[in-house]
Amino acid sequence: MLHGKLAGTYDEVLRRNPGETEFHQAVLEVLSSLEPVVVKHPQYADAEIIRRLCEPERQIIFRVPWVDDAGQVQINRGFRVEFSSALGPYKGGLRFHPSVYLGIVKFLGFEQIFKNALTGMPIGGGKGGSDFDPKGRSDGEVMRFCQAFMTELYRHIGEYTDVPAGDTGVGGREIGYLFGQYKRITNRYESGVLTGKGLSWGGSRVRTEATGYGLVFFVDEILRTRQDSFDGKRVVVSGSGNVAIYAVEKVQQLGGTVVACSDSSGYVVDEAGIDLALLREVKEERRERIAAYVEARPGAYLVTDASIWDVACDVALPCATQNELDADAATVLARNGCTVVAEGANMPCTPDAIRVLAEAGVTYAPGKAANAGGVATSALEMQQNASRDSWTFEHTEQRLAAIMSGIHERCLETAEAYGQPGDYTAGANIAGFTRVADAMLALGIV
Ligand code: NDP
Ligand code: 2IT
Repeated sequence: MLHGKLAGTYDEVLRRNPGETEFHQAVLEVLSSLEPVVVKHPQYADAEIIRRLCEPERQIIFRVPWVDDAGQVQINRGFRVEFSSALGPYKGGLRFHPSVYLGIVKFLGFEQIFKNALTGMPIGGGKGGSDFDPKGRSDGEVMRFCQAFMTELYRHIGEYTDVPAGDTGVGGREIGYLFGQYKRITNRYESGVLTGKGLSWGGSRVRTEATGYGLVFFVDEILRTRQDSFDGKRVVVSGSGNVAIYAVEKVQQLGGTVVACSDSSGYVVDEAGIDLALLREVKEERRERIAAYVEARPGAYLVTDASIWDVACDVALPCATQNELDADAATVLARNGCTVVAEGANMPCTPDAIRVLAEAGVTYAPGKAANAGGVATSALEMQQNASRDSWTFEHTEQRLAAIMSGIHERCLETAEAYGQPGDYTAGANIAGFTRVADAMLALGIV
């Protein structure tokens, strides 16, 4: 429950952004942590910091016309929401998925402000995307779509202005086509304008792995606080995209066993442990449905009529999409002995699920802390581009591990300082918020 000015701010968000339910959810989640902050720092309220943060600095919506393989003209809608540039250029991914609309882009952009602040790096917050559905599209169609999308986006981005990257439906292939078109239109080899680039043309080692690896490093820090580790743990990972695949890899490297993963068509259970090489072949190379994994793997089976969270585990890592883990799923996870739920995806746990986990004593790590390794490594890519340097895998992975450990520490210290010891949500929201708020105070009313 929000009180006083925070409640008024939230009412204003509801009124000004009708129908954008995911955005409302993300705002409420952050505002719910800020009561002790506004009590301690009245200067934030005086400068209307929170109300300003709830209104994006700039929102761009554009038509994306392109021609499919059949010669048919297709029209999609493109978005870029530039939320906050108090700490650096707008930074955040692009999502291509049929569910994308302004409310999704705004929820993701809003989350990104605090996530990016929490990394301690000089990056603001933004997000973009399109309702384009890459599933079943040929490589040529994806390229023409990306070119059409960049033909409008290019005028709004730049290495000192706004730096997009990947998210759902946007990986190395798409970033390549987007960068190619940006370079063609501007006649500039401006490496720092996009992150997630290929290694031979300005990308950073470990960026592909970073979100999944970072998530597992974060959970490793949680386990360390209990003198525990991944060794021997049963782990369930939802999704089988970029974040999920590299979470699986790092869990396995640290001695855990991932017994299930999924896509939107169902989940697979593999008690022997997910065969990572096969999963990568099915998903990254062949771009097939998860059923193809089971066909090639004796002992594994596919489930299409139940929740992946029914699979008993010690650690649950939702890495697919928003609101994929509800109160019922949380209840089952807790009953089956799960002790940590950490978000690789953005906002995968519903507010009711988070409540259930808290009541059951399950540690919950919010995405803006646990999945920040992706954007943090994007910031490392920007550093390498700015200095025309290229770091080794080992060095970059060490930087990532240190960043995740720093975020973990910042969450716990902040939660403690504001009277909520052990509460990662409070720690992440307050630490992220205060860093942006202090910069905004210094920069004046802009
Ligand atoms: P990908 O497109 O690589 O993979 C997404 C995975 O999630 C696929 O397996 C997909 O299945 C599944 N999925 C997507 N939507 C749904 C849905 N509605 N229901 C069930 N399954 C679904 O995306 P990423 O791995 O990059 O992103 C996953 C999540 O992680 C997103 O929430 C994203 O915002 C977040 N994230 C990503 C970062 C990154 O660096 N890429 C950084 C931080 C967070 P299918 O193929 O069947 O659609
Ligand atoms: O949600 C996220 O943090 C991302 N999709 C990564 C953004 C980035 O700019 O690397």
